[in-house]
Amino acid sequence: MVNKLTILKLGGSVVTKKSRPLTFDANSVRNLSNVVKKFKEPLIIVHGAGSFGHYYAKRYRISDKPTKSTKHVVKIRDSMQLLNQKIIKIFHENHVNTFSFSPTSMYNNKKIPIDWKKILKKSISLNLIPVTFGDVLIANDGFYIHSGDLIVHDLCKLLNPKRVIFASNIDGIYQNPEDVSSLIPIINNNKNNLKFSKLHYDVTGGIKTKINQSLKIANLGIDVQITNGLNIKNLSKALNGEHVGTLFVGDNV
Ligand code: IP8
Repeated sequence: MVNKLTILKLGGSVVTKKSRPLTFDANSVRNLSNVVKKFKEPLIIVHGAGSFGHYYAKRYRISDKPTKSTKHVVKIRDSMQLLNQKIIKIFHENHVNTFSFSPTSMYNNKKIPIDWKKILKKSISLNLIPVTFGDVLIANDGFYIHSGDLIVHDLCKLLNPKRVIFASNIDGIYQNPEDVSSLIPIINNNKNNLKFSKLHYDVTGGIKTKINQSLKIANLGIDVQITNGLNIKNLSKALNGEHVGTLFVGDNV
């Protein structure tokens, strides 16, 4: 059952309006819930922070480096709880049985303990869609930000899904984002045809992390697609295994 699993990452840019602090994108989430409703295979959703968590993380300069600044950490955490509740509420209004798992309870000192494999598999077998999200987590050396993209990679190691979809506000990876004809359709890890230095991205943490995690996941033998989550038709195609956007071919040599 779980080898039919798909993991869908909803980027912060498709669940919030990234340019406006603490602004939820209800329309987009409603559209996404319609796509998910039609998808009848086992699914886990991980969502990003967008203008909620990233807003406070930037304001208080909290990153993936450990911090003890609890006053700021609680702000980030509250904003992520709020965003998660807003997303779940829309899915439930649309009769999609999502079930939220707080990443702080899933992680133990930067790792997801093996017991979670059973819990997540059980939830899926009960027709639930587990949902978790990028958040501020606690480890032995303090609090740190753990991106949803990294959670996707951690879940892949735990559950070995058949496919991962990153739904972002871009159609895929471009050689040059100014040039729509430069979309890279296929990235084959082992042929090493992706040269970061040749990508004309104004490389934000976001896209760089996404590419790095996609390469790592493809190295586990799992196909990864990066597609535009604001283009509902394409997202639906990607979930159903059609090639849209950029495909990182899974190959574990
Ligand atoms: O948006 C970041 O998660 P991401 C988490 O998936 C926080 O990278 C709290 C900034």
